[in-house]
Amino acid sequence: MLDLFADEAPWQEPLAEGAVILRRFACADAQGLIAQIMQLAGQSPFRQMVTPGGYTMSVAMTNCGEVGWTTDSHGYLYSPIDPLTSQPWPAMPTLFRELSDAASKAAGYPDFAPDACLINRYAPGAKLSLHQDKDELNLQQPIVSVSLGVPAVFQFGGLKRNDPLKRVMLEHGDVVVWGGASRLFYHGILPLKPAQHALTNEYRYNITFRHTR
Ligand SMILES: O=C(O)CCC(=O)C(=O)O
Ligand SMILES: [Mn+2]
Repeated sequence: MLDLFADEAPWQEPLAEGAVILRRFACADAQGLIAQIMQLAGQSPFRQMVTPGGYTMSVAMTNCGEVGWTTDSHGYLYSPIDPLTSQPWPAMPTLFRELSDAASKAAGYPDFAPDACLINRYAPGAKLSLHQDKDELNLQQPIVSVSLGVPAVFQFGGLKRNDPLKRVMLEHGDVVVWGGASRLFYHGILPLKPAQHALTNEYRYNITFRHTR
């Protein structure tokens, strides 16, 4: 069927002070990004991490870049070594870096230089509970978050866990950038509804770029 929206230009939606949704920004790169994710996962496989409290996360994760986000019995940390393979995480692909550069510039953060990239894979029912991204030492730099595949509901609140939440549907190709006043805002993903996407089947993938040091 002819898709009248296939070449739709991206547009921006403000989310909060310092935060913006770049709708469909990554659509043109999506096929390449998915291919790269598969290749990265061949080196550092997706795994369901266990929190320090002993809870197995429903989201499967892997990383690329100089350091990767992981868990151990003491807490959350950025490590240069993948604890599953005992090897360094795979390097960040050029396509990833270029997308992060373009998105951070479009969102008003021209100096963003990520050293870490967390890749999340959501199967039907997987969720990410409300949390702050606060394991990074440099909070002047934003978070750049790319959504691919099956849509999901993103919750975005405030500095306190019980602040009111906005709920927005994140669809294939959407990029959310948050920094400045909203850098430490609570956020999460509601349980993924079963659906199929032509590029990702039943999965949603999310790539977050971070500057950790
Ligand atoms: O999957 C998402 O859209 C959000 C991911 C996230 O918040 C994280 O990885 O810290
Ligand atoms: Mn987060």
